[in-house]
Amino acid sequence: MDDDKIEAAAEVLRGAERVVALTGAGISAESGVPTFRGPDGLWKTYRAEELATPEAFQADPVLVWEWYEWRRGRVAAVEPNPGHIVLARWQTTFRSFTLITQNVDGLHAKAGSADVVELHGNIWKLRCTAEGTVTENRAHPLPELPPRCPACGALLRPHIVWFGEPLDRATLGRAFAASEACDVILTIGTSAVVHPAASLPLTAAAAGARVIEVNPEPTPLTLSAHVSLRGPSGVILPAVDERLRALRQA
Ligand code: BV8
Repeated sequence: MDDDKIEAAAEVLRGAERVVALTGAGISAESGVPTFRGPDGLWKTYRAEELATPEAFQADPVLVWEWYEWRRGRVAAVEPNPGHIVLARWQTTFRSFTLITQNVDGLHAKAGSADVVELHGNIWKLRCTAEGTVTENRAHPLPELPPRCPACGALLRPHIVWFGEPLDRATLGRAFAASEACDVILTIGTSAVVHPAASLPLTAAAAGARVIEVNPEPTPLTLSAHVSLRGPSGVILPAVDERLRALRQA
C-alpha cells in the first residue's frame, strides 16, 4: 500500500463537500463474489455478455435462470467487507454523498448504505415479462425455474439491465446529475469498460471534479485519475478513511 497516495487521497477528500462513489464488481471480490472479467468471472464456459442479454433469455430462459440462481446462491452466502462498510459510513461524513453501483448483489445496502443508485438492477428483484411488475424475492433456491408470475402466469425475469437494454431513465438521470455536481468522484473496483456507467467519472472530471481510483489494476480511467490507488478496496478504503479522520481532527 502506497502511504503517500493514501495521504493524497485523504487530502483530496478532506475539503470535499459533494462526493460520489461509483463501484463495480471489484468491491465485492473480497466478500467472495466473482467479478466479471477476473479469473473467476466465467460461469461454466459462458461470458456475462453472452448470458446477460434479452436474446439469451429468449433463447433459453432456464439456462439464464440457472446462472442467476448460481449467483443468488453465491451472494446469499457472503457478507459485506470493510470496503462496503467505509462507504456506508461516508454517507454521513460529507455534506452530500451519492453511492452509485453497477453491482446487482445488494451488498452496499446490507452494509448499511441507504438510497444506493443501482444502475443495473438488483439480483433479489424479479419482473413479470408481461405486466412489468417488480417484486422482491429472496427465496434460494427458487421453488421453480423459470419462475412464473403468480398473477398472470407469464415468465418472470431478473429485474436487471442486460446488455443492449437501456438503463432506467430516472436512475441514470440521478447518476449523471450527481456526477456533474460533485467535487470528488471515487471509482472503486470497476474495469470501466461498460457504458454508460464508465462515462460517469469522465463527466465528473469534465465538470471539474477530482477523480480517485481504487483498483489493483490500471484501467482506461487511470489517466484521468488525480490519485490512482493500487490495491484491494477492502484494505485501501479503511486506510484512506483512517487518514481522513485524523486530518479532520488535526
Ligand atoms: C445500452 C447487469 C443502449 C447484468 C450489466 C459505448 C461504447 C462501447 C459499448 C457500448 C457503448 N454504449 C453501449 C455499449 C454497449 C454495452 C457496453 O458497454 N458493452 C461493453 C462490454 C463494451 N452497454 C450496454 O449494453 C448498456 N445498455 O447501452 O443500451 C440502448 C439505449 C436505448 C435503447 C436501447 C438500448 C447496458 C449495460 C449494462 C449491462 N448489465 N450488469 C448482470 O450483472 O447480470 S454490466 C456488468 O458488467 C456489471 O454490472 C458491470 O457494469 C460490468 C462489469 O464491470 P465491472 O463491474 O467493472 O467488473 P469487471 O469484472 O469488469 O472488473 C472488475 C474490476 O475490479 C477489475 O478492474 C479488477 O482489477 C478490479 N478488482 C478486482 N479485485 C478487486 C478489484 N478492485 C478493488 N478491490 C478488489 N479486491
